[in-house]
Amino acid sequence: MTSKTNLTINPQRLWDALMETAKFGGTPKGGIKRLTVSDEDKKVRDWFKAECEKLGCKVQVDSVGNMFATRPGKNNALLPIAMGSHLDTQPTGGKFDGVLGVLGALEAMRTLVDMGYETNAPVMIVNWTNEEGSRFAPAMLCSGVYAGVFTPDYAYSRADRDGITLGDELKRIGYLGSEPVGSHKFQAMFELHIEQGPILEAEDKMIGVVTGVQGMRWYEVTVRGQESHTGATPMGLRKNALLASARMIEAIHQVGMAHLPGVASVGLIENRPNSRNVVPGEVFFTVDLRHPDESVLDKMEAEYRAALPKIAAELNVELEEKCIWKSPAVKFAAPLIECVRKGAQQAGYRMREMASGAGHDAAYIARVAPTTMIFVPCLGGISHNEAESTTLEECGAGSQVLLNAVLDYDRALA
Ligand code: HGY
Ligand code: MN
Ligand code: MN
Repeated sequence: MTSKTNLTINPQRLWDALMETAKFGGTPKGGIKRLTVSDEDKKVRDWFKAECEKLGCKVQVDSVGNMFATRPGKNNALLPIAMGSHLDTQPTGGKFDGVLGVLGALEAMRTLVDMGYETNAPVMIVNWTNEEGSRFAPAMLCSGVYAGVFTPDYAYSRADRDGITLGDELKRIGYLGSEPVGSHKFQAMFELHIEQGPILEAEDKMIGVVTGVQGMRWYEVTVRGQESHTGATPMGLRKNALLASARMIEAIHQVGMAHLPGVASVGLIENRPNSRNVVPGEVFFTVDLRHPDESVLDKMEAEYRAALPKIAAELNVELEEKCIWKSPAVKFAAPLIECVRKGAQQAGYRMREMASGAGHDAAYIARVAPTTMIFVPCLGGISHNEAESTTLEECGAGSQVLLNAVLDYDRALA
């Protein structure tokens, strides 16, 4: 067994794995639609399990479908060092969001095996169920169960817009594991991810040394007016749920503009009955507020909640609103951040410290184990879009720094 400290990953092999798995849910525009615990998700999970077992890893599945692939080390009394992210995607997702973190970890593991390198502690790859929260809200759901934020039953009960539940789907695809959530312990987690924003590319930096994740809150709004005839109902007598929603969506946008670098978005909207000649009677939409500072996020929430009832009263419609998810701002573990910094230096990459605008499983895992993240650039900062793109070199750089950081952390355990 060699114990070289500068093991080199194989970027082409990583790229090939990314392209091979992109076919599970691949879309004509070159993206991926691999909604969590769908048939496509099952295919990539089965692929991932088989590849890890080929490396001699033990693959376990917990009761909300989180997958843990562990390679033994010299001292298996030590808790594993984990590398984790997610394999589920947005409906119009790209090839790299989440996937790079899991396959970049697989490439690091393949390199350890190829080189016969024996780590002190076991090394683990984790695939977290339902990071996106697109099909089943909220996001980061099953890393949240692992961190004790949600119960397994809450996760099982989450239904998609067709009324299908996460629990039913986990059972249907055969990933309702028998092992309790939280029983697969690890002593640290590193998550590799594309930045999903424009900063690294704009500054021509290869590595983001991530220090934390901003606070996030999700809400659900239902506006109820009255369906009526678009031809026979005078403008002044309407209870137009869609008009009210449009003004509310503008007000929400203004809350974001008033608290930069905070963000405020409406992403999902359902208009009923959605008929050309019926004044809309009911509209459902979702709200996503984020800011690095929780006290500012409180202000944004207060302003948003003051604006909507006023608009509802002006237009004589009913308003129902509730917060369905709060993920507070998170700071990552300084010792792990230092491992990433050293790992980037060792590989000779330009880097910069930054916080994450997007949510990640690491945000919840940081509650139960020292955690940090590594970013690489993506083209134009575009993500949650089928055009999401990175290069073989950038993916390789991320996986190399991930391996370097894990080995730096591991050497300190000797
Ligand atoms: O919403 C998020 O930030 C993550 O992509 N799920
Ligand atoms: Mn992601
Ligand atoms: Mn995402």
